[in-house]
Amino acid sequence: YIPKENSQAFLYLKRVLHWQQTNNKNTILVVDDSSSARNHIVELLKRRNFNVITANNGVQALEKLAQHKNIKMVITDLEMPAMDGIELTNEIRRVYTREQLAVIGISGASSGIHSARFIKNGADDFLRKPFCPEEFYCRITQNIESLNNIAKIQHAANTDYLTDLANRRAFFRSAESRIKEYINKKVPYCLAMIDVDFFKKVNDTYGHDIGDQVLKVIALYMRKHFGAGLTARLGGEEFAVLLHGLDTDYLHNKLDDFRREIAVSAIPAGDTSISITLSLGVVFDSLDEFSKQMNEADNALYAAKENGRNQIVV
Ligand code: GH3
Ligand code: MG
Ligand code: MG
Ligand code: MG
Ligand code: MG
Repeated sequence: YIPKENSQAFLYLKRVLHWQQTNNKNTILVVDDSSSARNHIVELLKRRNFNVITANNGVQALEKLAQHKNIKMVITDLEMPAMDGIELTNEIRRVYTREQLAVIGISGASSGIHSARFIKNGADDFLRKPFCPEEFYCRITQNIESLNNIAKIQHAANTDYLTDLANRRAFFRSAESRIKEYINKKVPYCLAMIDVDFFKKVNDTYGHDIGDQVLKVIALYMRKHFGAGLTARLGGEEFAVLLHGLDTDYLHNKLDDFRREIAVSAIPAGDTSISITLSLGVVFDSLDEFSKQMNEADNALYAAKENGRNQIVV
């Protein structure tokens, strides 16, 4: 049966074909105490190129989940020794949100109450055994697609569109928890605010597009110098980085290497090239709460501007 072009069924087939080529990153954990039931599901999934891992019961499933970080979906039977599918779903939801991992319950028991129990305990979907492959694939595809869409939305919400660095929201969210960790583990770190000097003049002289180009180049240099750190564009021509490392000297040198390389670089702009400089305000190993640290870095940045720009003030 060949569906009519652009019909829903046709578009679905197209999606499935696309999937077969692209879903090798999606690993699925199949949990069932019956080896024949397990093998049947594994066989169906392998036909669509999924990576598959198996477990005999809930306890084993939790172990495998802890071992394999790339599992996107768990398909679990209901009745199993040691830990059944409902308990497993419950345990999974204590650790993984629906945005991270999909759970599909399966049961041969005819009572409709099992699907409700699965869903109430955190499963995303339910299949009754025996199922036809068509329904099986529809449910798997639908659930993985919805996970992928969430991932896309999250990426868009956390990324600066122009530079592809973390945006303000993502920086505030991640930096705060990272700093807590550095303080707990007594890891030396610094928080730096970075602002382009006289950027308005770049726009006024060369136009907004060239201005954008300069911001992109700065982001590239940030990636180059601070690969291991958390880098972000906070807005406009203002950036931030959270770095950890050996000690204050090491961190200060890293920031200054970056500042100097930007200052001596000729950034290509149409027929000519532009030189720019940066001012940085930095806080080292502060025990203050995050928003206060940001204020302190901002004050230091202001001092760097007052003091003549193209420099770091601590
Ligand atoms: P200072 O050394 O005091 O920081 O001077 P400045 O000119 O860099 O600072 P000011 O705050 O006066 O100007 C910042 C300029 O950045 C103004 C704004 O038009 C420009 N800007 C903000 N966001 C963008 C952007 O996304 N693209 C471009 N091209 N320009 C931007
Ligand atoms: Mg069973
Ligand atoms: Mg300004
Ligand atoms: Mg500026
Ligand atoms: Mg500014």
